[in-house]
Amino acid sequence: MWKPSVCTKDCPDTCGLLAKVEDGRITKVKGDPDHPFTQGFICKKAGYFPQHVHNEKRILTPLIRRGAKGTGRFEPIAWDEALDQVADKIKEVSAEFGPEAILPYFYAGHMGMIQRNAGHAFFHKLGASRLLATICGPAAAVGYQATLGSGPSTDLESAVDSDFIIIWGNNSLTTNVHAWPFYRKACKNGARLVVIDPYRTRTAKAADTHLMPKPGTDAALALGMMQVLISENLIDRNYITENTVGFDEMARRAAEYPPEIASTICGVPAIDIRGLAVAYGKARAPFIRTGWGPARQLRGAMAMRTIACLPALVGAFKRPGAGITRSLGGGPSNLTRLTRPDLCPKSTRVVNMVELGDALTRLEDPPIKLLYNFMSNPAAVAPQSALVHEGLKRDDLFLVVHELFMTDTALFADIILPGASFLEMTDMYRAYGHNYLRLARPVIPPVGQSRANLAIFQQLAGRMGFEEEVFSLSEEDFIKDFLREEHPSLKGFDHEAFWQEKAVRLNIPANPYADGFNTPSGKVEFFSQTWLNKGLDPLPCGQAWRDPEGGNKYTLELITPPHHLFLNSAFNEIPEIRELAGRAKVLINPKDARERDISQGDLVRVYNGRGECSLYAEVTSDTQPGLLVAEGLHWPRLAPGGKGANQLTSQRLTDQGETCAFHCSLVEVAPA
Ligand SMILES: Nc1nc2c(c(=O)[nH]1)N[C@H]1C(S)=C(S)[C@@H](COP(=O)(O)OP(=O)(O)OC[C@H]3O[C@@H](n4cnc5c(=O)[nH]c(N)nc54)[C@H](O)[C@@H]3O)O[C@H]1N2
Ligand SMILES: Nc1nc2c(c(=O)[nH]1)N[C@H]1C(S)=C(S)[C@@H](COP(=O)(O)OP(=O)(O)OC[C@H]3O[C@@H](n4cnc5c(=O)[nH]c(N)nc54)[C@H](O)[C@@H]3O)O[C@H]1N2
Ligand SMILES: [Mo]
Repeated sequence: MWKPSVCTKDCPDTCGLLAKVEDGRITKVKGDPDHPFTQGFICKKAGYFPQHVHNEKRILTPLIRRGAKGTGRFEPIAWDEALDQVADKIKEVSAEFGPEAILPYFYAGHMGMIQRNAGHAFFHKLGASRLLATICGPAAAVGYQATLGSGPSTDLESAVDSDFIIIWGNNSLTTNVHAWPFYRKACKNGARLVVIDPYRTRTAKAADTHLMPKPGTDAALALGMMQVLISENLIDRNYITENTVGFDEMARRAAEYPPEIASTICGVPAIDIRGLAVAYGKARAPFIRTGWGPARQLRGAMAMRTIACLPALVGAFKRPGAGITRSLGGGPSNLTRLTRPDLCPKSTRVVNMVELGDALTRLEDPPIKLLYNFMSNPAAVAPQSALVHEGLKRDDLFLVVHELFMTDTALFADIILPGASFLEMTDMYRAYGHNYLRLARPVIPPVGQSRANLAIFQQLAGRMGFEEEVFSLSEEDFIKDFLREEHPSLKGFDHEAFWQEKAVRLNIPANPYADGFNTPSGKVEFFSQTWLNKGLDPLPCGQAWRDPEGGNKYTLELITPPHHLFLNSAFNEIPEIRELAGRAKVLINPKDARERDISQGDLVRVYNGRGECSLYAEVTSDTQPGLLVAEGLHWPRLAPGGKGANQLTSQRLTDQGETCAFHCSLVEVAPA
């Protein structure tokens, strides 16, 4: 029997799935052909979901630590005992150090709106430190917001009508593969596809043109384009007059970046910058898909803000098939009945999840004494792993890990609670790559003794004596409540189809910029008074910021973009996928390899002042001189020396959005 579901992974596509159930086991997963955006195909990874659910190594009972921290010696215990212990420890830590000594750590292992947010009410009620969950997207969001306002951007499906597509810092064939058919169709009708990425990704290889800027220099590249567009009069003056503010100031700034100057910063030849600008300016319907890459830089918000200026300059927002995309799937967001922000004592301490290493090793008043980790694997995904591991290893830290697998984080746990998989729970999914909302009910019951997030937090709440209704309502109660909100995106929403588990389109326009912008002026802001008020440069700026800890010692840039076969650190649990993914590699240009006596396949040591890891060298001109690329994330525990690429990344936050600059590290490399 085939049952419908939704892929839970943190990927823009949020696929419609069909899962085949035989004798209570999931034996096959395929794409749901009825999904309007994902259209019946799935990525290679999702085909392995049966091996995720029925994995030999899946944690099926609560476990308690029996050996020294991090040695992986655990014993099964009963649920009641495990929950009692966690509740007792919470009470003990609260009494001795105050509730802010407790920190929840979570991210996007599961993207369902209910389960993902199921812990908030519990931690608010405790008065625990609050987690600022900015590890991924906010720098990009804040950058767009300054120029175009908040909210969803142009629908990816619109790209089908474009004649000129720029994929800017996004490895679409790896991280957003369901947009590809729309790009392909446009290309069949004559569109040109340009990729802007520091290395030759799969997506770059499939493009008509690939420009290779240095990391962190997109604002200079975009300003170079603007200078050409303005000086060659390829701009839409009427559109600019009616729909933008600050054009004159911006034009003066752009004049400082003719392609010859921009080129010295971004490394793209001036002739290519000019060519790109002219093609963009002359296109009938130019479309830009920005990824998150340009924003995972110390000046990432500025980069996104600057790129986001381009469409308005050429009047793209009034033309079908044109526009710019970051995230989609806005719509109703009121989950307060579930998250209960009102329960959180005012002025409760906030801890940025990017700075976990510091939080666990340096924070005082009170120090973190209990970390409750769920839907995240910080020992692998958080920056500056050496500090994170030092913190997780602390004997005086009680670590609760709610997981399906023995991740690097779980290895350090005091208590592990077995999590149910997404195919075993009820949830509602919206996407950040399309505008459909979909319900998924359990395809099979929880495997072993595993439990869903909501159930676990409600059971813990019971032990703490919490009586608010949130601690007894069901998933469906919260979903019904959510769908009752009077929100324009729910206008005409097909509730019947939704409850039949069909993907239902939210009422979000394909071109949300047709009728104005959510900025303070209601217009595109080339000049941002908001940024000026914050003491920031109000105009686009092309000066790049590099890793300041590099000094003169570390001169190679390192980026750590997504791996085709993993999703962040997920899917490492599946042996077949690990086999396909092979060893953890670092791409290095032949010139850099030669200078360091590194040959193809050598085990090398990549290091900087923050840490080091061992990777296998892939000597290739797919990366530029001066740039190392480590696609990730392999589980550190399975890598040589037990160390992953996040040994090298920094906790330093981006210019705006307090995000991690994952692709902004200076390193050196040597034969191991
Ligand atoms: N297979 C797979 N799919 C995934 C993920 C995964 O790990 N694996 N991760 C998921 C998640 S959580 C997210 S947020 C999305 C992210 O999806 P993407 O936006 O595709 O990923 P990024 O890591 O942001 O990097 C995108 C590209 O930007 C490039 N890049 C790095 N620095 C710069 C720069 O300064 N300028 C420019 N122009 N490009 C730069 C990188 O080389 C990379 O190819 O993907 C999701 N999908
Ligand atoms: N170097 C480097 N580091 C990066 C990035 C990068 O590009 N480079 N990308 C960053 C980005 S974009 C992101 S979004 C973060 C992602 O960071 P995380 O969200 O921590 O990513 P995952 O590796 O997917 O870890 C999620 C864990 O949740 C578990 N899980 C899955 N479902 C459930 C569930 O229902 N309940 C519970 N309790 N657990 C569950 C999975 O088994 C998995 O171990 O990583 C960041 N880290
Ligand atoms: Mo992400």
